[in-house]
Amino acid sequence: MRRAFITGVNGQDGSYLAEYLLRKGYEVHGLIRRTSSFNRGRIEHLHTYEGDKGLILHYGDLIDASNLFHLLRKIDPHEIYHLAAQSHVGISFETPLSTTNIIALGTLRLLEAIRSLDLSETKIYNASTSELYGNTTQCPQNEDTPFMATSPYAIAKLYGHKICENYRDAYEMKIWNGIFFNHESPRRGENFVTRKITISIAKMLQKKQDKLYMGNLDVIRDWGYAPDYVEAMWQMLQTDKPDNYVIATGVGHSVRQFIECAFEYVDIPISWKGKGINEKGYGLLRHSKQKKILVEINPRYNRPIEVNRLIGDSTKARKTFGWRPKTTFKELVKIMLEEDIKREETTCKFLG
Ligand code: NAP
Ligand code: F7E
Repeated sequence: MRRAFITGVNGQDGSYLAEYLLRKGYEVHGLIRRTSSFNRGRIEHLHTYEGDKGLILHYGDLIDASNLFHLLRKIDPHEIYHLAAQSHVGISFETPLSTTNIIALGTLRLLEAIRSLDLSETKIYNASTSELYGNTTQCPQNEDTPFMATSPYAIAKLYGHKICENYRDAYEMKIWNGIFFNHESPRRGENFVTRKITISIAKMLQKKQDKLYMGNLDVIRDWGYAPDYVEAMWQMLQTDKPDNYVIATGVGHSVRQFIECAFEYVDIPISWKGKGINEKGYGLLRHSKQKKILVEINPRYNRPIEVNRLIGDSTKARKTFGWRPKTTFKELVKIMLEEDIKREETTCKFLG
């Protein structure tokens, strides 16, 4: 039986990847942090105890090198999927030191543990990111596009990306960097823009929220569906040569378009009035008699530096291991909204 070790297993991607690998018959081990309240909602259905079939959880932390060393010695995995990170770009401006410690040094600690244990046959996936491209003028971005990282998060990830390449070259370690563009799902963290929008709409329909407060509406992202993307992590590790791969849909949409598409799905067309921080989105909720302001700008959601447009070209992944996205932008919006609407309706029912 093949053994996999996932850091960040209770995050969005970790949970889908654990499901995917368990379906493939892997013995799956995951790293979780000790927290004062349990935050295993995304993996509760997979968890079991050592010896049973299912996900085996281990306490640990990327800031604890000896913990990583001892766990890897015990598990001796065939594949390591390194997904753990402080993954919010905006928050990285507020917590640059811990973000850098977790992402940059955390990746190095993991690589050092693997090297010290001489796990030379272990294949390693590193979660790199489209944020490395920053405000590049080249569009779409591929594996040869120069990096222009512009946030503490992106700069820490750039270190992670580069140290993985360095260990690959210097010690012939089998490391793949997946340069993933934004990917979303109903399990997306609630303060990322897509999920914030779908949750807010679901709450508005239940009269539990009046408005959606947003930052920059005109940035463009290439949004895909997370379960499609975790498949690419596994697929690249099955190729012969460690390398870097861009994973993206190739289609860009603005935050504004995401909002419009999501409201349209619940039959609420949005019309915009005003400019800059005074811009407002108007629409008619089912329980209202007249159009109301449903979207407003709050500058607190703006970042000190914004990345304006990221659109990826994943031709290399398609040609090398046949990966292509299965889910369209409209389908993604529908999947996320339906799940959040269902959740809000159920909560309301229980509240009476
Ligand atoms: P996520 O939902 O934020 O999950 C991050 C995971 O990392 C969580 O399990 C978190 O655990 C864990 N973690 C954070 N700090 C840790 C530490 N010090 N030690 C151990 N674990 C720690 O992120 P995601 O969306 O699944 O993304 C997975 C990875 O891909 C991340 O590295 C992210 O930066 C990268 N990425 C994501 C995207 C995207 O669009 N989703 C695109 C490109 C790259 P807690 O629950 O305890 O915080
Ligand atoms: O922002 C803008 C915001 O926080 C998307 C992470 O998974 O993908 C993710 O990073 C855009 C940004 O994701 C709000 O300024 C406007 O331009 O959903 P996000 P992100 O920053 O693109 C990359 C690839 C990763 O690697 C990261 O780990 O939307 N935006 N208004 C807003 N963003 C948020 N969060 N909230 C707003 O109100």
